[in-house]
Amino acid sequence: MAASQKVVFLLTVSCLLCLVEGARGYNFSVHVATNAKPGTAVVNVRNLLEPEKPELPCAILEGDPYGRFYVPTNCTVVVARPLDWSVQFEYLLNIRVGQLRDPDHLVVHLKVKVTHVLGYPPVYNVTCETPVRPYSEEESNEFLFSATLSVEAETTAGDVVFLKSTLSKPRPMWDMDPNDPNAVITAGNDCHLRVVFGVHALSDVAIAAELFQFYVNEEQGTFRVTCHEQSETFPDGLFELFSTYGKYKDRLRHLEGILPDVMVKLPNHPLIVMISFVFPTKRATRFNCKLPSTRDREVTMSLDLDAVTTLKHLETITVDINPVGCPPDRYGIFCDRHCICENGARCHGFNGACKCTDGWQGVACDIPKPGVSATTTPSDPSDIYISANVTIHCNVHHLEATTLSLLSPNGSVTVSSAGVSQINKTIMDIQPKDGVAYMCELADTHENVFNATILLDAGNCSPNRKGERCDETCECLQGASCDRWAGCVCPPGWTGTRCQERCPDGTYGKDCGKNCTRCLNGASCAPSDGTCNCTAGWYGSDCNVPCPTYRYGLRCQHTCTCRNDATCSNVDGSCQCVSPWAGENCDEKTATIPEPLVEILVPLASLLLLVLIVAAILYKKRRLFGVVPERVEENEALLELAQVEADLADTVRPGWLSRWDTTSRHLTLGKLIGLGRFGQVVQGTLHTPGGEIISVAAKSVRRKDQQCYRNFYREAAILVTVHEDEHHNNAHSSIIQLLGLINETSQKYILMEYATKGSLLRLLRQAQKENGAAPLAHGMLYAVDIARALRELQRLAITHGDVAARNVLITTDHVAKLADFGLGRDAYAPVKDVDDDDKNRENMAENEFIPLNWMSVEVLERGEYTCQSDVWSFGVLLWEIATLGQEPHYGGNPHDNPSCLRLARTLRRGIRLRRPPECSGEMYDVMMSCWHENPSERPSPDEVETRLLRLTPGFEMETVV
Ligand code: ACK
Repeated sequence: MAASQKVVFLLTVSCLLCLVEGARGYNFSVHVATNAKPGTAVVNVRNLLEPEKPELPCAILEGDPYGRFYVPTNCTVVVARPLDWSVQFEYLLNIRVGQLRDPDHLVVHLKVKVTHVLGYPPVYNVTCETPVRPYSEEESNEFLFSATLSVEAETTAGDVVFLKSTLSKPRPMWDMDPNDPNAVITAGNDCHLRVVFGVHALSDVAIAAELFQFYVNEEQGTFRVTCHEQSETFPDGLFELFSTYGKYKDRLRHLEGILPDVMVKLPNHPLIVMISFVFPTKRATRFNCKLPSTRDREVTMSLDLDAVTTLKHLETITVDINPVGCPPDRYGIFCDRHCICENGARCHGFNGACKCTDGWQGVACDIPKPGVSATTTPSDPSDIYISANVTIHCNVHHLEATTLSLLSPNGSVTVSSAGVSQINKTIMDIQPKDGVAYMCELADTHENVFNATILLDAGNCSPNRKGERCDETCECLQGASCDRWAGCVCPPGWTGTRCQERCPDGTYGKDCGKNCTRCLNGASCAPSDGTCNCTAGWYGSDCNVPCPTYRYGLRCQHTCTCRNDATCSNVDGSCQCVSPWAGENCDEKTATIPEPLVEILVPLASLLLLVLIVAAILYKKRRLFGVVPERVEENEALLELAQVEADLADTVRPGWLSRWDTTSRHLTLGKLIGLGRFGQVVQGTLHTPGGEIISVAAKSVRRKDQQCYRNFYREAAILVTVHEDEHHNNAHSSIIQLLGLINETSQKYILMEYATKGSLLRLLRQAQKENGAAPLAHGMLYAVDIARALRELQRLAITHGDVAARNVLITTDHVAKLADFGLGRDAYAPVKDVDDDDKNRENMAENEFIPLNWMSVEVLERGEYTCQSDVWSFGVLLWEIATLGQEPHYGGNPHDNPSCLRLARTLRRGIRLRRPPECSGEMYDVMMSCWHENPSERPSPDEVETRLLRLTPGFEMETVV
């Protein structure tokens, strides 16, 4: 309302400037935009004349034969029907002011100039004409098109996932509030669709921010994914992410160049997405998208509405777009806009442009177009074929005819009598020679002559017929069409005279004309569009990516069963064992050397040693000359050891690795008890030099890659550092005891004391099962033990990085000991009854996770691990004890794995784990103090220990005894 008043005001001002007093009345001139909506006020005629004629009624006398304007009682000229600059750009309205019977009435001559607006009226572009969807009772969930997103990706758990999701239209997500728009959509006359929207939901902002941060192309200032269509009929589609912050804001100017409305409509969004592509309308079209090539980044992506999957690497992204169309009277990508087309005109589903029937014109096809038209029945040229009967129609539109005639190509003329507005002439058994022009001619009562021509091309045979005389049949299969000369015109992927055969191997597409060279590793090519069907062990759009470690087979859906560092074939899962292991799964040990033989072999071994020393010297020399060592991964990790030593320089003493060296001959391995991302733990027995046999837990690398080795050596170095410290006392320490290291080429183990009661997490969950909510016996004492372990680490300036109940082990004497000093983010899971149930082990990879919910806010945001961040995790450990081993989570779906940034934001908002029902206020206070946002405000391990001791009656006495 306010807007239209403004229009009136502005136009009024412009009118007063062009007031000219004429001989019989007043002349005024106004402008109105061609896209002014019906109901728009143009000018108030009474106001123009004020103060002379205040209360007089007004009426349009002439100048508007097609009713584009009307004048209500207040004398305002209002747009009544859509204007169209291209049809009429000026109206000369004569408006009477005053009663007809009043001899003093005035006539105002109002010139209304229609001004052109760029891009209006919309053009009916047949290249992107969409199908018309039939009406249905229920509101359809489809857009004007259906879009299906398919993703092949490797998850952080090492699985390959093939995800498919069809974009649908759930309300209210796509509701467009005109006052608060979430999106700017333009459907250009060039069939280009652009949808720009501000990222709205908080969770989406977090994901988009992560994508932007990791993948932003600094040169372009945006994160951009281009999607290529294989036949190259369509230009590349684009998915682009813009930031409204900092230096990236400049990039928005480029966006405003394309969509000027953007910053007006979406000013408050930190991130703006633009999806743009040329609309494919005839058939389903596939776009293959490419992520910008950068480093491998872990990105949390919400691929469907219910689940959040953490993906490590996106291999392929394809988008299939299939035109669906809107119901007949709707248009737009949401099919939510009403068509204005009249008089049988067809409405363009894409931009609402009207395709007028004969005799009509204007943006809504509601302005008569006087003249004559020539049409046929049947109307579709493909239905006009040799020997068919065709009727030609001449029709007069909005005129009075004096003569109407039809001129045939053979010179014959059919003439109607005066006043008749139609001629229909049927031609029987039409032959190819009839493929010429017929003309309708009209002379009207003003002696104007109009004509229209139609070409009849009867070059085709009737359906399913072909040949010179149309006497052969086609009998095409696969819905192929039958051409008079070419016979069956097969769809892509098919060949043969009747399209009865698939394209031969190695070819695909229309007429099998394309070669399938892209698909690798024995993959075949889909005959229709060349999509690669990968063989077992491979994935990716070209089938060039092998399944990740521990996965094999078709679509990488099988889990490897190889043990003991064996290499698993990505194709068939067969295991390549390392010595001394053998068997299908490399879990059978080859025969050990009998004792007497050892004695015989000792001199031989010395000889061998000598050879090895010489070899080592030669090897070192070769390295000097730049020969690449064979075991690259291990060697690189060993080089990093120097760094580990440097990091721990204050505490670790050179030569630490060899000081703890134990030979594998003294170790007998038992069953597998734990699997992590980087390592695995096996129970075993160690024969000490003193003749003692002790139970050990032997930890080795899970794979022979750099990350596993780094993890392994870091843990070894830390344990050595702890154990070589002069204040360390195994008898009183709460850190798992190191018993030795095996550092041989084929076998590497960290040997630790075997904690008979297993992990604290297991004990907690077992207690919960057996005794319900009753607190765990010794629970508080275990907490005190771990606070002491943290104290010890603090003294040595070592951070643990993953203090959690799963990493605390309980000894026979009920002492809790902190274990797992790897990279801090390796989560171990127990393996139950390994020998009985192989499936358990297969599932291990799926159970692995990044323990975000134990991490402090600064770790989540910046990866800043400190003694204080360990204290935060310790607070979570206290919570685990109080809840008897529940999984900590901060609201929402407990199975959702939030992203780092999202979780950090939750924590910054002050949200913390809730107080467990059985937990005392004082105990919860301790936890909350550990979760102080500011690390320096968290208690030291020493303070935590003291506070816990105060909450544990009788504890001090017990420890003194
Ligand atoms: O609860 P559990 O039986 O005890 O299952 C876990 C699993 O490995 C993953 O950490 C077990 N585990 C790890 N190290 C040791 C160890 N030194 N002594 C006994 N069990 C261990 C742990």
